[in-house]
Amino acid sequence: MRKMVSLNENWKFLKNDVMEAIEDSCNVQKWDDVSIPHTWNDMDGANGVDYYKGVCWYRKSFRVNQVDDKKQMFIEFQGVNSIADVYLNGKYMGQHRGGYSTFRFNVTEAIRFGKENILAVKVDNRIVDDVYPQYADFTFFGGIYRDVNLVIVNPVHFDLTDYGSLGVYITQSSVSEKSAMLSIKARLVNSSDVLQKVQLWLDVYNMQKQKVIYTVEEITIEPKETKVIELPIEISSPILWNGQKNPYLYEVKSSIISFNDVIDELTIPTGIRYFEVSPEEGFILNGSKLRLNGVSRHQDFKDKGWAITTEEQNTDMSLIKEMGANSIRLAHYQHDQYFYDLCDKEGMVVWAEIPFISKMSDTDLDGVNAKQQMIELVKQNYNHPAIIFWGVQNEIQIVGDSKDARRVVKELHEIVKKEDPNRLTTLANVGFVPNDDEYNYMTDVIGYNQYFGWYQGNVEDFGTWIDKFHKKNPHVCLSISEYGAEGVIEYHSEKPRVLYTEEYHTLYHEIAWKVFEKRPFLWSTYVWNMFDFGSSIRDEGGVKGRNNKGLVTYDRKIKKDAFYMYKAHWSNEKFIHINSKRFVDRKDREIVVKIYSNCSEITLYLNGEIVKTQAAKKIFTFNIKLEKGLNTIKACALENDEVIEDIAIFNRVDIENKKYMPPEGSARFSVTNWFEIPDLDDVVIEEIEITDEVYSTKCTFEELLSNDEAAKIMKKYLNNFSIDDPMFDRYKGRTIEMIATKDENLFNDKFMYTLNKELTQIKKD
Ligand code: GCB
Repeated sequence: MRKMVSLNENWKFLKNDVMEAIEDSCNVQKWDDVSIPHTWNDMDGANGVDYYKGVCWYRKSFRVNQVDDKKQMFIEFQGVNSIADVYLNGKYMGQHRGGYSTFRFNVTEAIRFGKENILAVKVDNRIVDDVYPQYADFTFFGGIYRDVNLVIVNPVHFDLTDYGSLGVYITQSSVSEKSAMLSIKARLVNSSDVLQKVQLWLDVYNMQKQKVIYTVEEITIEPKETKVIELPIEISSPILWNGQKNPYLYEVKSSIISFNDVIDELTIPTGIRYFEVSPEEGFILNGSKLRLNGVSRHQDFKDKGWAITTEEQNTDMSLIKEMGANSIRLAHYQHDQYFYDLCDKEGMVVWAEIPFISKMSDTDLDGVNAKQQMIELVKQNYNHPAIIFWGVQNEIQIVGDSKDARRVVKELHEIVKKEDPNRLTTLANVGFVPNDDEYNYMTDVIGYNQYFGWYQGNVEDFGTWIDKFHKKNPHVCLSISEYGAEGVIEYHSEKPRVLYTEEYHTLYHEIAWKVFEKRPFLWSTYVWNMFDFGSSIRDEGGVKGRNNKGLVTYDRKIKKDAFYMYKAHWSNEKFIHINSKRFVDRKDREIVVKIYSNCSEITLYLNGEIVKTQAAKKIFTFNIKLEKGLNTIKACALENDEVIEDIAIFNRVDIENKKYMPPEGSARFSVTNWFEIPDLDDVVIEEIEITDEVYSTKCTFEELLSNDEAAKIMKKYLNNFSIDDPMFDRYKGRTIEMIATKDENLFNDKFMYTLNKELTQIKKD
């Protein structure tokens, strides 16, 4: 049988590049003691622009018993960001490029049996031109942040070198309630010098651990051969993996047997299901429509970065479950196997993806690394029933259009179809990709990241945009792959507008959800994001180094009000939540108390007096008049003889508490705040000719800001946004016309005319 020995403990770590690290004689006394999972950016990764990017070394010694000297030895890394060079006993084992996938090296030749072995790993988290991601709105935490194992196998074993996969692939076809065909492909390796005769047993167990069916095959493998065997198994009347309704998992046990010995064995959970997506009906699981109410997740945690354990992953899953989401977009890279396992068990429908995001490499125009990460993602996660969608790109258009990126996206789709013809490919376009762009026809289904009401326009614009798109593309299966707004729970407002307040964050989601709810043809919608996350390029509303669009805070301790808006719509667990509890000091006497709840009737009490009983759906509002000083607001419901309640305390004050106001100019990444619009009352609009030879509002920010004269004009109107901004890359590909909104009189005709009048005076070189 194979042995998995954890190598997580007792590492030495140095935040520096020293080549002697590979030598036995290297003195590591002054190095730090660490254990895996580890990152060197746990403290600096989400606090501001600067975090350590560079080369660091890890070293560990371990012993292997003499008895294992006929075995094959592999060192397995489940995630090292982003480039790892591995040495064992001074010998170079190889390099892995890409921070999210499992990789292994066969170290048999380098192992010293019965003696001390020195494993040295050089890890580099600098951005290099041919490893993805190149640029993104999240921190690239450096380190060996997922488990490391020594895998000891017999000379005949399931292949450990096929892109880090398990070496066993379970494909399902012709699935129905009556029967399902499983085709199990196993890669068997004979690393010995002699011919080997073995049996391959495939046993399928149900959830009660009873064997349902099996098959067996005699196999002869030549010396040094890798043999691919594919065996069919039919399961009659399968119990289907049916999302959260019934995440039923079978287990496929694959065993290589020789006489009386099991020489290798893998047990893989398998859910049997069929699905389709239709442009009109959306997602259909096992023949029934299933609305995918989704959230996105990044893998970092406050003060831990990506070096999280199963405990943090369980926390994430339980919060997602509590809210009632049934689908997760695991953005923007391959996540830990453990989390995909959780999704299988919890019946979450998953969109998995690679970090082919924001920016294509300038030198590797074939996307070699993107393709490698794609194949790793598919092969390593092939057997997870939860995964239905493979994402091939996210906003790769954001820094500007690129023919090469277009070609690579098409090729990625082809690669996935070849590796896994049974799932669907998808992508996430940046919001400004035109409705008739070929990006919309490259994959099986698509998504758009749309931020109406945050970066541009009004949240109500979602409806108009979705309907236009759907009309133009009646055959395209559309999802909203991202939508969201920043929510900083320090800030509050009675009359929310596009700012960081918790009330705007909440209102945004309320309106967006109303729009989506009425459009069942959307195959999914994914809130951006379930959790706040580290993003070194950001400085938002007084919070440096973070993206605050989460429904739950970075430390997972506080559920923002918007969390409960979704819970009211998606969950059956009865609750009442009074909003704006953190907005304690109130100047207004008459206020509206907003409550999210899935109870059918709610009674509100103010200072012990009943205000009203209301029956409503999910969102309840009560007008109340506050007394001076402290007021207690209690909301109650009776559901199945159980009293459910929530209490808020508001303090009526005479002078407005300024601490609730976001700092001046802090909402600069909401487009409405980029521009300072002068008084244009006297402007009279005349006709101007806009050609391709001159600058205009049709140009991108990059074009405008990299021409001196155009930049001068832009600077007159641009507030706080320049080419040196760490966020510049995210916006440089947009034209003013793309972001123009008539909201709050911004970008009105007079302003666009004024800009064009000045810009068209400048000829392009
Ligand atoms: C996006 C990106 C995501 C960002 C998000 C944002 O479209 O895909 O990585 O974090 O927008 O918050 O702006």
